[in-house]
Amino acid sequence: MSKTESYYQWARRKGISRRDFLKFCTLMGAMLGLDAAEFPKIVQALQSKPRLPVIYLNLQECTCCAESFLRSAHPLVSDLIFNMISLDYMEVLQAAAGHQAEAVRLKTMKDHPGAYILVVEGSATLGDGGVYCTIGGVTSTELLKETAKGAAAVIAYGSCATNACIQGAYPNPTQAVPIRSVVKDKPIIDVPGCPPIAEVITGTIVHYLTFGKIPELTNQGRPKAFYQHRVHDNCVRRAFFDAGQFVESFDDAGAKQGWCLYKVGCKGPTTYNACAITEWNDGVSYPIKSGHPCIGCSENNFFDNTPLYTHLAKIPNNAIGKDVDKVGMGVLGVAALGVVAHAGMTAMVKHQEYQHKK
Ligand code: FSX
Ligand code: SF4
Ligand code: F3S
Repeated sequence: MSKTESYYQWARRKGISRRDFLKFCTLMGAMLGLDAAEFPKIVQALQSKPRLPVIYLNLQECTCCAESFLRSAHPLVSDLIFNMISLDYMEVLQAAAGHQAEAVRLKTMKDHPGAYILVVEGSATLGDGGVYCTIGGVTSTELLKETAKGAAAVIAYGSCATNACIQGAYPNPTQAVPIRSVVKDKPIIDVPGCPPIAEVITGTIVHYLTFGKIPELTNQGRPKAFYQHRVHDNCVRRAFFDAGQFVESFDDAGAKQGWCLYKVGCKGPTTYNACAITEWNDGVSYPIKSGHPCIGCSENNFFDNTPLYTHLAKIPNNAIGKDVDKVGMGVLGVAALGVVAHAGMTAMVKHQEYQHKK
């Protein structure tokens, strides 16, 4: 595509209908929490503005963040980056290799000073001069510093980039650090999650393209539209939490009925992320809906903070205001009595039927 081609022109050329294009704009506007009156501005921007150059660095990570992005169910979510926004440099996917790849990165930086977005996946590493992660003959930390210099903004994509995640877990042998510990003079947008939700990065870039500025951030530097609520606040199992109905082990009767996963380690009450709202794979599911507790993957240092399957000692803003262990046991006790009573009634009826037949 040409560098002046707009997203809409590109989409039409690729056979995407105007209707689908407008649906995408509406989806982005809604996810960004914009007033409906602002939606036409997104349409206008994507129809008229030329592409936004993006350089995507893969530092110390597992590449699952990119996978999450590539596998996003809505085709336009990743196409926005890979086609219209035009990813000029991405170590995982670029066709170029070696010196040629580095030349592309340098050319993008030279052609768009102060105008490109830098997306960084993975942590920087400081241990032993940064030798644990080198790319193109330099340490990844040097590469990051050099590439960030001319960026308009930096998106730290994934928990490795925002808080060093698993590499930063004790004893952190490579001295992994978040991107904001290395890049200090640029706007940084943190998009945590291990992996993060693809729509957040697309929404952030759409916002930048439309309004010429980064979206509103939380006090932790995360896009507010996606990180202002706890997973617990919108959880599909929330009614069971409020009713005091808890799964005690993964194969018990409560698990089969979809009860709350708090007692088997769910960190939803202390985790700020949009999983319960956007869900994954085009709204198919998210960890809790699939039967696994939230492990708090978007919270800082979650590997070190709490054992994954041990429940939180205390729930902030606990709606039921009681000791959850006792409430759960109480409800289970009542449920168990119910089962016994039901079994008893069934036995009596069967006995009567038997007597009647005799
Ligand atoms: Fe980290 Fe991304 Fe966790 Fe992996 O690459 S946020 S280890 S899911 O994927 O950086
Ligand atoms: Fe959902 Fe977890 Fe909250 Fe239970 S504790 S309602 S499973 S987020
Ligand atoms: Fe992570 Fe919890 Fe969402 S584990 S993917 S923040 S439900």
